[in-house]
This record gives sequence, structure tokens and C-alpha cells, in this order.
Amino acid sequence: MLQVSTPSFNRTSYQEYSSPAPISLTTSISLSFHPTSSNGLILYIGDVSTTRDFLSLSLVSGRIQLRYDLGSGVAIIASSSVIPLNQWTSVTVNRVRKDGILVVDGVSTNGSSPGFAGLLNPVGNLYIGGGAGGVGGYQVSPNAGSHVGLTGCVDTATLRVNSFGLGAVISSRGVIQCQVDPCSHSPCQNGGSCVSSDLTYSCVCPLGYSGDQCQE
Ligand SMILES: [Ca+2]
Repeated sequence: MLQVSTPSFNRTSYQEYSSPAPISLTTSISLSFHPTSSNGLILYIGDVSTTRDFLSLSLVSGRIQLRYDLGSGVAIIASSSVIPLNQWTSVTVNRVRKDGILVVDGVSTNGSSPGFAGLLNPVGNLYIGGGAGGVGGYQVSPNAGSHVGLTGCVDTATLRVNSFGLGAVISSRGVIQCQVDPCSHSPCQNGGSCVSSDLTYSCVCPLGYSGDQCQE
């Protein structure tokens, strides 16, 4: 049983993490988020000072977009339907070289990036939210999809990148505690029960399971 808290973002706020796993050849991401506005950058991997390569997840007019540039052009893979605001939505991304699959609440969309490049490299840090630049902001690719940050919450405790959880926060700006009941999207796996208090939650795991979300 471990207490975890859920960050809330407001257009210019963000968290920066070191990239948690080797992701240049394949990148898989799973996350749950709770938007209160229909536009904003959710997640960004890249560093415009060293490479054009990036991978982003953003909300554009209510549709989720997965975008990446491996060095020879941008893939844009968009969810077909508009997602509801003020609800938790789960998203998974699977990229193998140029080919990507975006799954939003169980519905898949496929796409590919143009040209010959197949590696996401060099890999920059991972950011949640933000991306507006300006004083204290971080710079994103002009092709990143959204240039304002997400408004809403991201369950960073259950976020996985190539099966790894996020490490420690390197830097952060303007992040506050999410006001949504963190148990409302059932974060506990394998039959664990969720207990929320003071906007944090813990999972009580059945016998044989452990980990923050009873995932082990
Ligand atoms: Ca590349």
C-alpha cells in the first residue's frame, strides 16, 4: 500500500521526467487523463535543441492526436471521435519504427511516418503538460500538435512507457493537486480495491499481488 498523488495541469504548467526506458526503436505508452478543455499538449518526448525527432500526444479540438517525427517527416494519427471532457480517458500508443497505433478507450487508429527514418533518436526528456515555451517553459517542435499545455489531470502513477513507470520529476512548473477523485477511473489492477483520501489514493491488493496499482 503506497500513497500516490495525481497532478493537475493548467495550460502552462508541466512536469519534466528523464526518459524512463530505451524507446528509440519501439515506444509504447499507456496513460489515463481527465481533460477539462478540448485542446492541449498531454505528453511530449523530445528536445528541439538537439534533434527534430519527437513524439507527442495532444488533444486537438477534442480529438487525441499521436504525432511523431523520426527524422524524415511527421506522422499524425488522430482518434476518430471526440472524447468527453471531465471524464477519465485511457490512451495507449504503440510505435514500432515508422508504424504507430493509437488506442483511445478501446478504439484503434493506425498510421505511419513518411520517409526512411525509423528511430526516435536522440531521445529527449519526457514532459507532461506545458509546451507553451516562454519564460520558464520548454520548447516543442512546431509540429507537436498543440502549443498550449493540457488543462486537466494526468494519472502519472499509472503511466507506463515501454512497461516502465515514470521516475523522479526533474523539473516542474505550476502543477497542483488534481481535484478529481483519483479512484474514479479504477486505477487498481487485479482486483485491488481503491481507497481515496485527501485527493491521493492507495490500492489495497489481494493476496499474491503488490505494487502501487497491484500490477506485480
Ligand atoms: Ca531519428
